[in-house]
Amino acid sequence: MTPFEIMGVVNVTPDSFSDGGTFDSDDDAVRHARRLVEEGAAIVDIGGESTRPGAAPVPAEEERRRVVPVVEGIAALGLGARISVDTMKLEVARAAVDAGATYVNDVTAFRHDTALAGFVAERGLECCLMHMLGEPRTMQRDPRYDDVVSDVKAFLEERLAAAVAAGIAEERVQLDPGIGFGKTLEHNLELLRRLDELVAIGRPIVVGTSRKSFLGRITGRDVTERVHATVATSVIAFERGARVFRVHDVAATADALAVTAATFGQWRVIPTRTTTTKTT
Ligand code: HH2
Repeated sequence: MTPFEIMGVVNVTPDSFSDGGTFDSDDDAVRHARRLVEEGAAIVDIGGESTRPGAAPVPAEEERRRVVPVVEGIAALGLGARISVDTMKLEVARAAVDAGATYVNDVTAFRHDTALAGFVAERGLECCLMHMLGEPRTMQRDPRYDDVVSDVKAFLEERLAAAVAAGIAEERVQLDPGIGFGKTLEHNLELLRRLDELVAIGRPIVVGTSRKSFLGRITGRDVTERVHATVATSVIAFERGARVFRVHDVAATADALAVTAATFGQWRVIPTRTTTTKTT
């Protein structure tokens, strides 16, 4: 594995907290995915259901209708990046995989739909298992832990064991502390500070801080103005041992992590870019 991988976010939802309703059409979403890959994303994560605090669940049929054409469109481009589907539902994952996805990003870590684990095993897919306390509708109401890092670690170890018991090869599993999912500002910062304790589990750690509200609480910035804050957390997380970074702003993250990796002796030559990022 390269020193880091960027998972670029493509939300095809009307209501995601930072990029809901961004795309006018499926083609628009596909074009955005291509741009994220050009900017350095190794994985593109396609989501059709918002999991922001307070979000209402989306019926499987509707989620499938949102996600599948976009996965198909990206697969047809043959970009070389892996396609991830951000879903907790077997039915949606199956349709996305049939359309070209090879990675299942489940924020419930196979607790919502236990059959999803068997499907991932059977099809030899990669997966990300994430920690969440409670459910999106209520998770930010006074979350409490004995010790947030130890609790999240025990949960991830248990879900990894469950995935392996379902037949998923351990090397196909990535783990995610679930920044912002049933966590206070201090819980999020503690998880970033002590991420090395989760790295010790032995699987690649995925971190998703992108534009999240705890960054707004620290900086006072609106959701579209949290790129710099997001980059700071990605650099910190890399230094603590995280390897996969789920972000909306790929170009900024790619440059920051390239410099961080070079500094820590994991230099990787990045080919000369054919695209430029507009700053105006
Ligand atoms: N965060 C979000 C959604 N999916 N998956 C993983 N593995 N890790 C995360 O931190 C994570 C995730 C929430 O962010 P976003 O997709 O931008 O918003 P929304 O859920 O409102 O669509």
